[in-house]
Amino acid sequence: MNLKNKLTEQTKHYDAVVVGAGFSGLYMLHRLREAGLSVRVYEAAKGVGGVWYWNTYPGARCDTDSIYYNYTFSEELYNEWTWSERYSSQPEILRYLNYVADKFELREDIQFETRVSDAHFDNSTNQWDVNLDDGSVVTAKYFITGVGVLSTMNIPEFKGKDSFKGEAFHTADWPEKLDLKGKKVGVIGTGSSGVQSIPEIAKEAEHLTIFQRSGQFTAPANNYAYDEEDVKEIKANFKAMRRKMERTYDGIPIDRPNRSVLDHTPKERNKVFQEAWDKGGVPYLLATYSDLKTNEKSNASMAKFVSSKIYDLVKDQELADDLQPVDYFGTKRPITHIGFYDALEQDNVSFLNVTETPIEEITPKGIKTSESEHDLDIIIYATGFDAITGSLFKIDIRGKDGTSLKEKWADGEKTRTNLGLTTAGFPNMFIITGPESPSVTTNMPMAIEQHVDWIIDCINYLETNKIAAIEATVEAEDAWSTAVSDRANKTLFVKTKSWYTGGNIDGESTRFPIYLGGMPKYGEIINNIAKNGYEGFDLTYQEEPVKN
Ligand code: FAD
Ligand code: N01
Repeated sequence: MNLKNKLTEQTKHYDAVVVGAGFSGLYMLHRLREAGLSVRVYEAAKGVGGVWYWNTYPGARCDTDSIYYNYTFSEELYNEWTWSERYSSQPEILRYLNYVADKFELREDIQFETRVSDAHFDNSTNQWDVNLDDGSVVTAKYFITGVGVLSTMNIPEFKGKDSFKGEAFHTADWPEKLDLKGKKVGVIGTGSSGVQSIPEIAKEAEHLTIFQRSGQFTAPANNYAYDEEDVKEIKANFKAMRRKMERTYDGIPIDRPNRSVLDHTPKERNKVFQEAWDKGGVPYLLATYSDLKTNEKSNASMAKFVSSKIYDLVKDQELADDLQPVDYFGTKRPITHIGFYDALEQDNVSFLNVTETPIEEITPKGIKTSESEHDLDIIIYATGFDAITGSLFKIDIRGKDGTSLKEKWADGEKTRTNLGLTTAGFPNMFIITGPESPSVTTNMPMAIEQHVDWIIDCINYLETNKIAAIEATVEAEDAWSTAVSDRANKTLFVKTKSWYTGGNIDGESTRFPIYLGGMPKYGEIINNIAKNGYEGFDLTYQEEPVKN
């Protein structure tokens, strides 16, 4: 589609168009408005919240401590909002994001129930022509995506999928009024969404059958209600906490000793692992040693510890065999559990290891594995997401030569960015939490603030210096992508098929498109590039600067 032909004198122009109104889009809008730019945010949902708008399945909650899993750009906001528990539930996080939208009066610049379908860069005007699913077109100097890394559902193409006569849906598309009472329910998948929802589904359904492909590493949540006095103290120490978050590898301000598992005797290791296990939450296990993701032996030691915990958690040891995690600890995003293992042993719950007896097809009546047929009223796909690039690829994004982003990044091997924020051939486009940034391995609101702050500094620089367009050079992009891969190739991440690599869907990709140097190092790199007048970028001036 040639969007240029759709432009008329009435076509609305904005300085910036932002896609998405989750953590990313909301903060981006706030900063762009502060900078005095005209902005329009387009959001497919009826409200703000992103992930927390869509994922309404029972049991949905964050697994990063709530006191860190929020914005920290405003101390006033931080002081005004009080989380009720350590891992807040989806309704509470959604209320928080609505509160943010109201506090900063963001809604007036957001158009809900509107999907961006195409965005094409026009060389002649140095602007983006943006097509919306209501058929209208707008133009903008800057095109900024906050589309989310886990916002495009993955429902595997099982044979006969559409023949099922009952109700079938994905966890991120939970029906508003759903009564599970008296129903025979099947859940496919035991990632974070499955593990969180299964105990709640098991409480309601007449019978629940779980179809698990791979055993997963988990940690107990140790969730609790926050104590009023503790919260007061945390708020009083906001500045120090924020500084520590900035200086910590993943934006979660817990201490991470720089030591190898192998520096300790097995007894000492188990003590360290046990202390972290008792605290609850995956980040605490990951923080125990610095070589868990690089050293096979170190990783195996943690894997053995978690594996033994699973044998302790379930009485039925054959079930425990089936639940044993595969791959390495931490190379798939590990899972925090609340009541998962207890639910598996309820009388109304059956568990199937579909690695041994694969799902062959979905039938009109239910799910058929290679061994048995299961009559169901409801099938729930807890099968994850087309992660990182899925939502970007749903938009027809075309750069300066008409090249499509999807074609440029045709497979995981070809995903190339400069700094995870921009990509060559796509001037004035910025990607929040893009591939090759550290975002998905961090406390994401923190990563989002880091990205948005860099983008706004860049835009301020362009506006002040009368620069019409900024574009990553191919050389800088190649250097960044190579550095990202070189780092990743030294880790165990590349040996695992996960949603990080796209291997959860195609079963093949192993390139790990995430910067693993951590948030402080990443911040230093991107800020130095800004300080040096955007090295690695071509700048097109509106008027040639006067040279002395
Ligand atoms: P999203 O929240 O995904 O928002 C993107 C928005 O863009 C969506 O509302 C979508 O509708 C909209 N959109 C996409 N494409 C278009 C389009 N073409 N047109 C219009 N609108 C569009 N991270 C953590 O760090 N800690 C956690 O505890 C944690 N828990 C999570 C729990 C769940 C259930 C999930 C799914 C993810 C979790 N995450 C967690 C990761 C989460 O993705 C981020 O923390 C964060 O919410 C991402 O915010 P975002 O604004 O970048 O993206
Ligand atoms: O998705 P997943 P998710 N046949 O990809 C299985 C965040 N999040 O929605 O492991 C059979 O992890 C698949 O099996 P396998 C968090 O970042 C956070 O659960 O690929 N099974 C797996 O069991 C998380 O990592 C929270 O072998 C199939 C499951 O489906 C990310 O979102 C809560 C299959 C998918 O697991 C994604 O989590 C929810 C097939 N063809 C989400 N295809 C918190 O706790 C897939 N599976 C904060």
